[in-house]
Amino acid sequence: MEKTFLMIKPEAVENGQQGEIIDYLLKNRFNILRMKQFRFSEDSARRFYAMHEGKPFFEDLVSYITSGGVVGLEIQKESAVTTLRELVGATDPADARPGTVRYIYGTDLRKNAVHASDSPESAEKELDIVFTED
Ligand code: FUP
Repeated sequence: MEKTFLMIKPEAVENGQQGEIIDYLLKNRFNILRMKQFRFSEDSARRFYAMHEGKPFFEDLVSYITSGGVVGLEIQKESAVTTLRELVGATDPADARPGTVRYIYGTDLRKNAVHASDSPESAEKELDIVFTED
């Protein structure tokens, strides 16, 4: 079975939506292997989002993700990466299909409730940063 990484972002944690989002994962038959509430250091956040370094939104993204607590989850299911990306929905909640996590819980392009890995390789890298560093 494939593993992937989901992260509940600061505004969803502040809004107390962790439980509902975790319930959504369980109802969609993901197994939770590891789960951790933490706050990113600036250094780890920069490494986590290294693929976006140099883009116009990078500094704001780092400020946002370090602004509060997040919850990281290692989860498992058949075709976990693509299944989770479909359930999470488009990056901008305004474009997300009804019923997706970002449609339900997202606020705007930056405050889009969750992060989901885009490939098994990204998942491995992100899990490593979250579960071994912070
Ligand atoms: P996604 O894979 O859907 O999480 O989206 P991206 O990897 O393209 O973007 C990562 C994060 O950068 C998004 F969650 C939100 C943020 N972002 C912006 O703030 N502005 C943009 O124009 C694009 C992305």
